[in-house]
Amino acid sequence: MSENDKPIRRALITGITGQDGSYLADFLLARGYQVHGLIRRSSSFNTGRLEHIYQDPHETDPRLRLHYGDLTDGAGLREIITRVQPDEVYNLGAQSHVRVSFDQPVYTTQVDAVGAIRLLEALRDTGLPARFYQASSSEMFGKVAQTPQRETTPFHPRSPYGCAKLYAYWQTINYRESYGMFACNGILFNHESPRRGETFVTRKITRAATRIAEGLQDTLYLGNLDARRDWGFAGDFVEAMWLMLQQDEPDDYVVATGQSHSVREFLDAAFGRVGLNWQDHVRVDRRYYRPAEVDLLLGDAAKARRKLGWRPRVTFDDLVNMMVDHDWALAREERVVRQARENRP
Ligand code: NAP
Ligand code: F7E
Repeated sequence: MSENDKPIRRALITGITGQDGSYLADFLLARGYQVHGLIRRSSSFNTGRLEHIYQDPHETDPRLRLHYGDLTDGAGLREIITRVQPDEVYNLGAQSHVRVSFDQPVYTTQVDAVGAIRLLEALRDTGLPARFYQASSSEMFGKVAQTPQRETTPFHPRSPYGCAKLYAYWQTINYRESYGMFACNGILFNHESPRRGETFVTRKITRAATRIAEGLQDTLYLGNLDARRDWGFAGDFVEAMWLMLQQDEPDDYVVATGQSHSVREFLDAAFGRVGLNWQDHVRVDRRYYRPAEVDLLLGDAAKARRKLGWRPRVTFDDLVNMMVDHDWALAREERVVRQARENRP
């Protein structure tokens, strides 16, 4: 069979409108997949991160198709899977904010924990031999039992989010062991990008540093500056998700850079890029503290390197510069618009 005669592979992504979903859609489309995404009905547009694919409605890439659905609606998930007949399912949809999970613990559990089993059940019900990826998280290590953290490190989640993700992690393994499903967990450490949500600490910092540089704000309020994270680039990490589903056997993998930095170090790098001293602008606000904190995350991705041949390409400094440069362009545009408005007679 020639390359052209090969059937087009179909992927279904929950959370396609999020940071990772949009990078994964780019990645899979570039590899010739037909990509189907689950989107939630919203009163305003929530497809901004897909706009570069979706720019002109008349030129919409027919290989990208969006379906209304929600991880809280099992019947809807089953209907979409039956209609799409995916070869690969990536479960990236989640209430993904750790601090918010303390305010909405039951909802977070409904989406992140029960949502995953709804999707696994829908898949099992249809009997399709689709491969399944679960977006597991380094937050499951929480109060870490060893450093660096690897696949064998015991879990100790420290938030409703971490607990919900741990439930989904074990159900993914349970469905693999009970029903022989090709189901994998990617235990991903923090990964960021210019498409990162603006309330996560990295993007909050790069947005503020650049807006301060452009005279649009003066102060940035943050919580715990001592927390340390293993921050990588989302564009690198989605490749690892795909690689997991291309193996002969399903398995679970840590995906991380192997380097840890504090929030202070991120501040140094981001404010340094725009020629400012963060100490002049940052105030600590205890409202941003969490009832329980994850102090240190540092991943050992040796298994992913060895078995998947995966390696991160973007370094910490490259990542900070990429995010700052993107946000600086946004801040300049905002300043120009604001000045034009102020100068209007
Ligand atoms: P994100 O930007 O917050 O995106 C979350 C996605 O989930 C969005 O598309 C969101 O839709 C969707 N979603 C939320 N509630 C839903 C529901 N009830 N039903 C269906 N979809 C729903 O998150 P991300 O950073 O891309 O992360 C992707 C996944 O990896 C998440 O599961 C996250 O928990 C996990 N993870 C992330 C990291 C990280 O550092 N980024 C690390 C480890 C694991 P809307 O656009 O409509 O809100
Ligand atoms: O916080 C501290 C905060 O919200 C990082 C999610 O993608 O990665 C992410 O979870 C650290 C924490 O990410 C502020 O206390 C200080 O120690 O950017 P974050 P996270 O909690 O690590 C994991 C792997 C996921 O799976 C999650 O989905 O920064 N911090 N001041 C702050 N954090 C925020 N958000 N805002 C602050 O003002």
